[in-house]
Amino acid sequence: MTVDPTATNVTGVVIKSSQNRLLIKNGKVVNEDGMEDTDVYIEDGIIKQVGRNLIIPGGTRTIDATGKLVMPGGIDPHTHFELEMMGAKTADDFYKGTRAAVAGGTTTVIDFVLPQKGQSLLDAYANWRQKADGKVCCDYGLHVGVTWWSPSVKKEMQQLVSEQYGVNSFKMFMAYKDAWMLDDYDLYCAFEACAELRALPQVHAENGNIIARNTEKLLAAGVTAPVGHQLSRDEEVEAEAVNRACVIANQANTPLYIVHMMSKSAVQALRAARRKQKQPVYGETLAATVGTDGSHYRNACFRHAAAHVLSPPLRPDPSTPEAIVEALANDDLQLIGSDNCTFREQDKQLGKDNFSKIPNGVNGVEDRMAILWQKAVNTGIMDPCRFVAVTSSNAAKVFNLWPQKGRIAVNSDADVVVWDPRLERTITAAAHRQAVDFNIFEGQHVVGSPQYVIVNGRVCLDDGDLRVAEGFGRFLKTPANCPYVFGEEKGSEDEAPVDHRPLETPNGTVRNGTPTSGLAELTIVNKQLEGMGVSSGCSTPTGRKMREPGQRNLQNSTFSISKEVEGLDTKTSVRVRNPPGGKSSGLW
Ligand code: URQ
Ligand code: ZN
Ligand code: ZN
Repeated sequence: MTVDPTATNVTGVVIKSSQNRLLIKNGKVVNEDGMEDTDVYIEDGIIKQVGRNLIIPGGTRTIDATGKLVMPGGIDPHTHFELEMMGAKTADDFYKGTRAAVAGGTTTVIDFVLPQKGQSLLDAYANWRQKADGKVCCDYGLHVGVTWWSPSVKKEMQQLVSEQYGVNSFKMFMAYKDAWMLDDYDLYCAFEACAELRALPQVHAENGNIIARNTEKLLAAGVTAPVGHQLSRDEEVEAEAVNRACVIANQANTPLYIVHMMSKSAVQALRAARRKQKQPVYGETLAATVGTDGSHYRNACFRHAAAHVLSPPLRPDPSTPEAIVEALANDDLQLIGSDNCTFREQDKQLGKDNFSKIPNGVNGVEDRMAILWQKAVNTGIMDPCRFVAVTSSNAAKVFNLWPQKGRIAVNSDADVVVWDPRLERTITAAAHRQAVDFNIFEGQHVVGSPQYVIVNGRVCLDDGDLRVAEGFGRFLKTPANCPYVFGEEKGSEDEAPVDHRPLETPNGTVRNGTPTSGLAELTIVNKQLEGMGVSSGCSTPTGRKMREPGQRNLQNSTFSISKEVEGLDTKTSVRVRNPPGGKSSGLW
């Protein structure tokens, strides 16, 4: 994608060609698969050159990135801007939400179109485009919710994956009974539709029926406070749904993406499924999960406790945040989003007397990168390459934006973060850029934040000054049939198994889940980071990669109904497509 250097952008700002040229010098470029001391030259919104001693036109602006890391802009795969749910509307609209994203180092967001039950998916999509297109400060894509099921929904899914609409992922809910929840039959049908369209199904994995019954029981027992939200849906309620979603995906022979994974039990269920699924399963967690915990639901102040209500909830087990960071580091989880879905205090008050009426959602789009850096890189659990993988590159790969997004390389979009690993700040609602009046990370001191954020070649955070342009972002079409997700089978020898045995790291600490092949690279990474204020105790394998296009996780089950049917004597298994007298509605 290119930008005409003399063009007027949507905000009416004339972009002069000299402003379209930028050299980022003396930084350490970090990609998901390695780091290099090198310079980056940007022109017309595209990375044109990467290297040393570059020959560049006069008048080019230079940013000196000495001592800084130069990383691909973050991709937040999970936001809800301008969403109406549970009788309220989110505080962050597409302008304020994407402005906050950019302030925190995120240069692409993927939001969710969530139709009401019975509403046309195409109408809902059009509505989201209308809300977003003129407001976004960075590029954005859309997932679409399948919140009800019928043949017309399937037809609209088909239209949505076409080139005209550019959607390649659909979210289904196993919770929110009587609102967006699908039963298992409809979930299976929706997964099959995704498989046919080679689109990626996503699930909100919680058992909505158990939650509904537990809610009735808690309210009857007089539990109305926010802690009831947590009590109504404990870890096994999430883990059961993760397992069930994986089973249904396996039956439908489709890859699967599980959004907002919040507990150790859920990650365990995912880990078990990933070992046996025919198709890949991806797990996303949230900044909220690694940055705070479920103790807040017991805060006596309703405002405080309700501000932390999201689904699945934060967990009371205090070891959860670190375990989730470890899971991200060792590839049990692949992505971190924000699920930014912010409601003001007045809206959270809707559940003052009944926890089940508190609008669900928290902040995170602005602080996702800094929180993960603090909890994962500064603690030595993750190195900067893996940080780039889980905050940016993996989302680009899974949603088919790679390598246009998620990579510092020639011809990639110039979405770049100059990250200062020594920059210190304290997160507060008073200082954040989001519209919401509460911050779940309030008072947390973080070391490491963006100094410059470049969106499509435009410096939008300039040495700490936020200078976004409303409407500057573009809608990103995400083509279906993503090669990283749906690559052709090559054989079971394609993917080297991950060695989950503990590993002695160079600084003597022991970590889990590191392939032995990462050891040599770890030493290099540690050396490279010396003197940059970044912990050298990193243990994440830089050598670990997402499955490349064409590679498959063919570990176990090879069962498939269609294969079984093919193998049967067709005289005894009557597969009738268009029998005399009308079409059959089933297989047998
Ligand atoms: O379920 C979600 O993803 C949205 C609609 C609400 N946010 C939340 O509580 N996770
Ligand atoms: Zn959800
Ligand atoms: Zn969400």
